[in-house]
Amino acid sequence: MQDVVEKVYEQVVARNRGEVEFHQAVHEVLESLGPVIAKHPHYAEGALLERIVEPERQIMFRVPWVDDAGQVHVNRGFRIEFNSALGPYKGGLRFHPSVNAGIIKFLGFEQIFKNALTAQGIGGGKGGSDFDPHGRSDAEVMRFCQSFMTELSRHIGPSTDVPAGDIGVGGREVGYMFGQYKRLRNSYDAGVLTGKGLAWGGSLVRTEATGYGAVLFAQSMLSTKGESLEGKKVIVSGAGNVAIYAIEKAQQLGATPITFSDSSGYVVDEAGVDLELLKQVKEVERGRVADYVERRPGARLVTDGSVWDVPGDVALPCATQNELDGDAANTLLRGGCGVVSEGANMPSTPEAVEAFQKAGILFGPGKAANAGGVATSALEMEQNAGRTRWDFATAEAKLTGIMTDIHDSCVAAAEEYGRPGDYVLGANAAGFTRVADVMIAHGIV
Ligand code: NDP
Ligand code: 2IT
Repeated sequence: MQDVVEKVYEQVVARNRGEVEFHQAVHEVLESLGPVIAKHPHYAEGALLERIVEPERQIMFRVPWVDDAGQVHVNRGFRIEFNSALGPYKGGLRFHPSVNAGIIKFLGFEQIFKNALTAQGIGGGKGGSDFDPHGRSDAEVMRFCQSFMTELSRHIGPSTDVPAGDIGVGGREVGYMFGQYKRLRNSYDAGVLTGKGLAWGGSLVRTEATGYGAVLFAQSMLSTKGESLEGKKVIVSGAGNVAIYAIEKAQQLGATPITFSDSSGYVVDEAGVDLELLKQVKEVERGRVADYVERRPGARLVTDGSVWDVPGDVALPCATQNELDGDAANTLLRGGCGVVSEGANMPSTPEAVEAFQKAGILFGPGKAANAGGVATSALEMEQNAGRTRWDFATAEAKLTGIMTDIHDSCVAAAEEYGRPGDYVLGANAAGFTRVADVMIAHGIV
């Protein structure tokens, strides 16, 4: 790392003690900026780097709620409004017991550069809570969402900050939160949240967008080598929103996804995943991956080891941060994997990224590869603002165009800074320069 960025990194570590995921995300971006600052030293002036690593605003609040048995629980809510140079803060809400300030900060920081790559005029933010929706009734989830939104509603708005889903937050939760926002404000601000239901301001393709986008990104990377996904065996982790629609698009493009996972284990289905059954188990029944295996002859559930032990041509990590470490990366490489496209945020550890890059395979980092979700959120905001609704084909064509543009921007930036084919450098450099140019134009704010 260059001296000038090293100093900024050390300040981040000192100021945000113990927030290891945030340190990791900042380190990865700053490391990429060496060649950018060497070529354009003005990006290190005016404390620009110091400003970009410090959130504009950090909100933390109490979320009390009552369970079905009448017991009172207290969770912690977060919204990190990281950077508004390019537009209103934009980014999802995560409900998972592991959520803490460092995790939300890492996600908010990534979101700045991801959103810049989409070129849709959106700033970066993230939020959530350490609430665990697993095993909670609809009524409990509703009461939690209402309490969470009672505080969050003071801070958001269609031109201010526009949350959406992430782990543990999907259409059901967005619905409960939108209902409470509307009631508190007495205002039908459709554009205050994205990922809404289709009958009340949601966009077609938003549900599919992140998974579809990650597969389209893999396809674009393969096309630089004159190859495609056709006939490739795909290893997918996760069994939520991103994983399900990554599997769907991979199948549409002629590939064969053979795995998925949740926190209870992973499933190998050598015949190819039965997508309708997976959707029934996960989206309709909110069940576990074991429920799939019970109804699918030939599929097996593995509860020890890792999904990355399964050999395949393409890996799509779609579960959570740091789910793929250096050992897993080397196992994947030995199994013949030549493409990794990150559907999740920061799923590969630094050791895994290093192994992939050393091996020279196609590696698409999350902030580029999974940007289709937030990009389609911006399309939802555009439709809300125009009080209009596009059909599926129109929205999907726009998503496809945006993913191609993101891919091409990464390729161009990697070439410009002397590391052709390095999508990590490409994504960080292209995202950073777009935000940095506008921060400079806006003065010291
Ligand atoms: P979901 O809640 O729909 O699904 C998450 C899946 O990952 C579940 O199968 C879950 O299993 C599994 N998972 C979560 N945490 C762990 C863990 N610690 N160990 C093992 N498995 C785990 O979330 P999404 O699909 O929306 O999100 C997945 C990833 O994609 C996240 O990194 C998210 O930040 C990222 N992302 C999401 C976008 C979106 O539009 N939704 C956009 C861009 C990125 P279990 O149910 O057992 O916990
Ligand atoms: O990580 C992400 O990009 C998301 N969870 C989606 C954010 C959004 O605002 O759609």
